[in-house]
Amino acid sequence: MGQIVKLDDVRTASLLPNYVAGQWVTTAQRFDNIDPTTGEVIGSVCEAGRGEVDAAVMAARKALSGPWGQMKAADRVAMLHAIADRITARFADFVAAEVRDTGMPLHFADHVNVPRGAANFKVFADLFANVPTETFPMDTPDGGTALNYGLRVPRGVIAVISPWNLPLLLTTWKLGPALACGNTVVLKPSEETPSSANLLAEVMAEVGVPDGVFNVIHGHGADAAGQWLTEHPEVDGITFTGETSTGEAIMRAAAKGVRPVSFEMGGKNSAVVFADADIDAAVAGLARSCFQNTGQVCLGTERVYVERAVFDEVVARLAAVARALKPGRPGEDGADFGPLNSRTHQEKVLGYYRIARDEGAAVVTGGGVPAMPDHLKGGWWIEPTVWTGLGDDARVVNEEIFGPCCHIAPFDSIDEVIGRVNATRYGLAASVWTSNLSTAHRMGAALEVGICWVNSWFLRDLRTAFGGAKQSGIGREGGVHSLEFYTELRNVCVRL
Ligand code: NAD
Ligand code: 6OD
Repeated sequence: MGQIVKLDDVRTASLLPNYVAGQWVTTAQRFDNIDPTTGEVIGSVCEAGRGEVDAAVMAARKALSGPWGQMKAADRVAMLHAIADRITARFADFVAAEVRDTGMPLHFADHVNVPRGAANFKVFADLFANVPTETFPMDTPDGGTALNYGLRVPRGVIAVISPWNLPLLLTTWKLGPALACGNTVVLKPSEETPSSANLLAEVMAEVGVPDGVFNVIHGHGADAAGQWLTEHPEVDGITFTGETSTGEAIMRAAAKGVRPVSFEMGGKNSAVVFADADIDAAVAGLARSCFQNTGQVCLGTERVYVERAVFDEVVARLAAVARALKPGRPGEDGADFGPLNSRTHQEKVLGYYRIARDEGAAVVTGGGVPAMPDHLKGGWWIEPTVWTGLGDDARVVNEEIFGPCCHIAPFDSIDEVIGRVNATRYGLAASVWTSNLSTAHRMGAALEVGICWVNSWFLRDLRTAFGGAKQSGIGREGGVHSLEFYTELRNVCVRL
């Protein structure tokens, strides 16, 4: 294991240690934390080796039977509320960390990402405290009676592996229910956005979460901390958010020991605009779903289908919104959007911008890198981009890009558009814009997705099922559905 340090001793050096069994642990192997708005190194992160991964998992295993395992349900609920309250009390720290690591706009961190960090603990604490269990009275063959009842027990040690696009929201979306059900956790945040995980560890310590209940190991994925965590035999379940190809690798690791997985993965989401829609609302909704967080939202739209009668109008209006969006550092000069998260990701998105041109797309707006002032020239900036003119077999219409871009195509009938939306290996989300109730319900029933929004996008009620169809996910989390993964349901049969 690495060296145990005091947090104050490493904070001044902008060094992020691991958090194992309630202690801060540095390692000799380090990687850079980079500000995506400038490309400058803003800190250093201690990469966990096999030793730290093993220590974190074993600490989590041990904590299952310690004070955490004995804690009364009401006390655990109170502790989750205390975590949420402490996140709210340290709101500014979390916003600063998220904005620094991701470059996301301040209003997005302020209004979506960080508030959800607190809500994800509160909502699941309250929800699970009030879930009834199934009971089945039965007659026995010998003329007696028996009572069956379901008992939910924690699954055990949960590995949480999260991506970089909404670090706090997506991490706590798993942590809240995992802890509310009485599990212990080893978190491997994305190597691109490590800071808020350490703030969460600070919060856990501040509110008295017992040592070992929550652990953070930093590092990369393949052949590194992520893979070693998923392969560890003492991990009882793996919940992962990220790319579908990574999910395939994690599933192979989980097969050994037959460990359950819960996956939220990639998408190639469609929006469908019918001619009877409120076009002002549709364009505003499309602009959010295509460009918010610089297109780095898994639920974001990259394929837009517009009924032919309003096609030209929607293309022109969405392109005008895209052109008016101002890039900039979070909170600076009314910036509307930030950079992409990394140089690698910028190269990937620009690669797709080239492919679109090679495939013959009409570039209605964007397609390159915006001119930036000198102090931001080193960042991973990208222009919001709208294409038209491609067939549904084009690569940019089929492959997840995860950038601020969309292809818009006309359609002529509801049956046609249903077929086109469904012709993808992904099935995360869709949004439908219409004023016709029958059309809305028909689309909701026909689209092969985990979430279908009508006249809205990214409107979330945490009591609802969330997840992806097809290759966008395995399982559902949210509301009582989270109980399926975070608990084992034991049937107790009592002969009366
Ligand atoms: P990614 O799959 O590259 O990485 C996600 C996490 O997995 C990181 O922490 C990474 O270190 C880890 N990892 C990588 N390889 C691993 C391995 N072999 N074993 C164990 N861990 C490994 O994804 P990303 O680039 O961070 O995030 C973007 C992707 O996430 C997009 O595809 C996006 O659609 C998806 N996403 C999906 C949802 C959803 O709810 N469906 C939400 C957010 C992001
Ligand atoms: O809202 C959520 O709970 C959620 N998991 C959102 C995912 C966003 C993807 O980038």
